[in-house]
Amino acid sequence: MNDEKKEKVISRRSLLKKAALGSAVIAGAGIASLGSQPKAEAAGISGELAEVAKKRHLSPNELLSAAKTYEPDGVHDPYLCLTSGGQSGQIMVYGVPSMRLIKVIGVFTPEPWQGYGFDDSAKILAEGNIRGKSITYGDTHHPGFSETKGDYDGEYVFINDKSNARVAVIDIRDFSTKQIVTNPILKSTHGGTSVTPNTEYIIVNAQYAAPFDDKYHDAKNQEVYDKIFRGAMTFWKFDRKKGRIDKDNSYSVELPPYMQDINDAGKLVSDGWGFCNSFNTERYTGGIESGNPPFEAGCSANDTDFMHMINWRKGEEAIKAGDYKVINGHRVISMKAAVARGMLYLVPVMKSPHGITVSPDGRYLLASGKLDTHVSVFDFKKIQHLMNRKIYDGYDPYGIPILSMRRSLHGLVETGLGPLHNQFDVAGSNIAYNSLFVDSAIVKYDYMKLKVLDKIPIHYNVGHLAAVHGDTVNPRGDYLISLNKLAIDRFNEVGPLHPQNHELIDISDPLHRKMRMLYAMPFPIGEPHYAQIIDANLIKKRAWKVYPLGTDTNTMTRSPFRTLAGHEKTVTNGNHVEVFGTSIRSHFNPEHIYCKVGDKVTIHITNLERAEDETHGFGIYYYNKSVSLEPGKTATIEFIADKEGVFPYYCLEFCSALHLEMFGYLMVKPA
Ligand code: CUK
Ligand code: CUA
Repeated sequence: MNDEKKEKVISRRSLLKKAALGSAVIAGAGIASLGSQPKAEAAGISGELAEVAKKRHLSPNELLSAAKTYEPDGVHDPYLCLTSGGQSGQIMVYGVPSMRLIKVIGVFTPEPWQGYGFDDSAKILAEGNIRGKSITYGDTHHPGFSETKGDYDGEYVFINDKSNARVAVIDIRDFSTKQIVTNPILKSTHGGTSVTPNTEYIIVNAQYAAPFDDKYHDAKNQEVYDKIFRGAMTFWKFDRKKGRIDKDNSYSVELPPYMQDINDAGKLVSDGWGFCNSFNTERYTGGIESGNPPFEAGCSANDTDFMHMINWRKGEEAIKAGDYKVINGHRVISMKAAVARGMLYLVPVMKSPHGITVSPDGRYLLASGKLDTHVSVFDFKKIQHLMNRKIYDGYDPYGIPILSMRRSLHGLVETGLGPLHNQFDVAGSNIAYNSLFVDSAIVKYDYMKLKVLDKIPIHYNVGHLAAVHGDTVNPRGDYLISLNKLAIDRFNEVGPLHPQNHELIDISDPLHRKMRMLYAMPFPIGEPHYAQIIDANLIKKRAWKVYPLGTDTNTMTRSPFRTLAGHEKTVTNGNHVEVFGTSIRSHFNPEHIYCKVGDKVTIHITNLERAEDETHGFGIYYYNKSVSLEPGKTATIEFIADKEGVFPYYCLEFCSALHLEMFGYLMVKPA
């Protein structure tokens, strides 16, 4: 940490102490109406509770926070937070307000506990191969629940991999990954996944402009950059019946090489539109290594960058009319065609913006300028007026009409230093929350009256925020989570790599006055970017307790290899040994498998258990295969028996008193 940063942290700490003291006083008053004595006894707490509070130095305020977050054993949380796992390539699921971690979902990265990538689910990961190369990490940024009428329906979750321009589909029935698609034209996708109001499309867009082809081009040559490098917004068509992205009915809209960033889908009055910000309208090509200013300087020279507005319904019309090119087998609407069809517009946004967030009624578009101190509140009605009357301020170098920023704005709210992301409080309240990266704070503001209402410090340097259904037509209020980038001193020392810090904030004050910090949760598996918080009842309705007997969990249909008790068998066909096996407390059947060196071995196992949570696992020496056998699941592993020897296999979950006895032997004879 440099001195400046250290100083900031220290002053923040003392500021926070003051703030905590202040709110302790208020909370103490709240508990026992005793005003300025934040002592447990003074707050009307007695007996063992007072003793514990004293011994552990807990103020009444802290006791109240504990009471507001504690869920007794067996009590479920009312909300679930699904957060990106950043560079871990996974998604994490935890309960709100208890912040209890419930599941890690393997998405772009193998996850051995779930057998993800170690059994036949490996073929899902293989869908994410790029140019034939297996890629087993991802940088997950923005999870997006499937939506019906603009609100989460709890059926699917989508998430992007920024590094490798991929999108994954997760089925909420079993919280596991079912599909990975690679972007045929982009080399990184950031914005998104945002989901259109009825999950017609999953929207992602380019981050770093690159050539659509896979050829060599010089990124430093301005002429080449302007002509060959491109961004795009991709509309992945979702087939809800199949629960899969329909690649053949998806398309992209070509965009200038401006580094499109975060997107959001329009809703209600802005339904049919996709919005994203961008941050290199300068088209700066860098070159610090040869004495040029670095990208960071060149990309932030202009006072404004562009919000992009793209109409996907008109995009559908263009596709229907055949007004597209096919690039790498993917349909791409050119900028020229998009402009001619009135489906692509730009409007300037204050310096180096990050993110566009559409208000619950779909009318207001919030954008924060990272290097500005404001949130710009755009009025889509004003924007539409300008579009419909073709009132333009001019055109960008690629011929895209630019609308007047002044005439598109409802107004600006000065929130603080380094504003990033926005979330919404209950619909109709006109209240939004803005994260301040540089200030390390969250601001609550009225985006209609353009007025700041409250500010709370966080630890430290917040990125995204997540409120309950906070980006839908019907936000629920109650809680806000601050996804902080740095934890610094908040948790026990574990070496130089610190966890991230998710802080839970109470926004349930019925008078909508004060935010209140409740809880800090270390997040030790990657840098989460976005998260969504969903009403747990929606999940409860969807999530399966056990699989129907013999389910292939990759397809969620009955497996052709489903094996019932008494029907276990091993079939040898030339060099192929195929086992149709079962597992049930506390044995596998078969317990002995014979083959010879060079044979292909296929083992299908059906877990016959019907009791909830009676999961077995299958692990075997040397072959790098692992299976999770949830009740009813049929899984398959396959390998070439390339070494002679004896290879014990055993159950990976302590499933009964005789779990250790649940094992068998693969015996590989010499050829
Ligand atoms: S980004 Cu990381 S804090 Cu990928 Cu949504 Cu803004
Ligand atoms: Cu089955 Cu342990």
